[in-house]
Amino acid sequence: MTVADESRIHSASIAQRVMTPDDAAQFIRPGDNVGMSGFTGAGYPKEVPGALVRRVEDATVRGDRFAVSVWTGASTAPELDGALAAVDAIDLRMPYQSDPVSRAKINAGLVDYLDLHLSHVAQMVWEGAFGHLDVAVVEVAGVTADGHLIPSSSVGNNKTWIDQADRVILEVNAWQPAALEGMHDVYYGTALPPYRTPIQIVSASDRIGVPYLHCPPEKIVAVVETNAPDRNTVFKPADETSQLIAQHLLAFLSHEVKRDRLPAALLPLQSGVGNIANAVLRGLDGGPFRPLTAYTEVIQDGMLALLESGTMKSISATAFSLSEEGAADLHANIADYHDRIVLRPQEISNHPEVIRRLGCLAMNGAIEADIYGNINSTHVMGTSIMNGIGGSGDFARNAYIAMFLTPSIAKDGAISSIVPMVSHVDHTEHDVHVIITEQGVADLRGLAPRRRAQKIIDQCAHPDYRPMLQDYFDRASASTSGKHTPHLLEESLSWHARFLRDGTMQPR
Ligand code: 0RQ
Repeated sequence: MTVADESRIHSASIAQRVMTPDDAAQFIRPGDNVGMSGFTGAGYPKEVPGALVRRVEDATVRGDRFAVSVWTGASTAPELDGALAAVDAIDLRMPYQSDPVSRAKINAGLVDYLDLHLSHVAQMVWEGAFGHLDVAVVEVAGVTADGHLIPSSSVGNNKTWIDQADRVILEVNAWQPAALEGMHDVYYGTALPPYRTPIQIVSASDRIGVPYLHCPPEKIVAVVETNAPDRNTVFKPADETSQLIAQHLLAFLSHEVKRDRLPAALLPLQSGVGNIANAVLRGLDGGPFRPLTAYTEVIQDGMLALLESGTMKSISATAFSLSEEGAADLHANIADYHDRIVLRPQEISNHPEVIRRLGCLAMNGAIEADIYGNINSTHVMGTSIMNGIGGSGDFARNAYIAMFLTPSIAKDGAISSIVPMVSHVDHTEHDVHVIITEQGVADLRGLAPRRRAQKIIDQCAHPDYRPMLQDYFDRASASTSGKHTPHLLEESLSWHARFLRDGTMQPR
């Protein structure tokens, strides 16, 4: 069944619960744990967060403190994360965010931030690790006559929020295409140990669930109607650096195919968030590998373009993360895309068992990599968070080939992204197979630590920093008692402090 654009609530009993955002926000109380929908700027509630901000402001005028814990799928948008953080309405935030206001509050120590593997969140909530979920605020694209909820442009943790919360507030967003109906695959078979059974996905596009979210009607305390767009993700145009990274990636993949280590159509791709990932996907378009498939987390513009051109045949993900043009393309051509996209809950899109079985090729961004192959994806100068680990660990740890892509320098060359020792570790040397910068590719598989170091310095470091890194490595190799992973510990720490001291780089 496909509902008409003008009327998205086809259940009479649920339609009776329509109210204003301000009335709906009354169901959120100070101190509540609130599970909100939203993943990489897609499918987050557009109205209730603003109404909650107004409640908080009223409370502040009265001299009362009003703050909640905000749990989501991943990042949302300025009108949710940014607006709530600006009025200090967030006590604790998890599991991923990328909002500048929220980031500043976290880095100022004003908001507790739990930076979690995205596949872990649902099971940890079921386990009770974070306490009880009081309210769910979930955007849907519509409600069927029999009360089933049509998910929106992201699925994220919505199944878990609806299952676990005492009260559910729905936002029904008519901006979302009605034709999203049927694109989702919500799996209800997950359980906690010892009752777990295998996740029966053996090919990236397999469907194992149902296209709807289920919610006991008595839990739905409020319904808000809206017609508001998702956040626009703005991508920088592909520059020379990202084009070079894409070329190196293509050369590496071609080499693997030639050596019979990968099939000609590759294996299901996972691509992380950010400008580099988006540019790299564009680099695959029209290339020799086809038909590609993706078992990934987010669908950025570059991946949608692969589907449009026919280079890719199907995508499994949990959310879109599109620019304004990308969203317009999706809306205009959704009939063409409908059967080639599956959106799943994030505990399935990022499920280690499935990622390992399918043999995903994981491509994620990095803030910095060290000469032994450890990766920092989250921290600037060791202490300030950028975004969060997101799904990069779910994929890197379980991928067939775990690749990290980064420019060799940051901040116009003031900083080397290749360092002696990362200032924060997200992915250890054991989980990192290949590092690619615009300088080249370091395939670390089969290499002991010192050989990895030489390869990373030679292939990935920027020429301006290569002599410094070589000098560090040579002196460490000559003077440390342990020759397995030579380090000059004091010097490796002062590498980052140097940038802070001379003011070249301010922590965010
Ligand atoms: O900051 O915008 O202020 O200039 O980091 O850097 O080079 O534009 O790269 O957009 O691809 O993001 C790791 C952040 C890379 C991203 C990260 C600064 C740089 C710039 C962005 P400015 P680029 P990208 C599944 C996968 C973790 C989550 C993940 C990320 C900004 O990929 O968040 O992978 N990954 N999820 O200037 C200081 C350095 C720096 C640096 C870059 N060495 N020192 N600043 N920057 N390197 C999807 C999900 O999980 C949702």
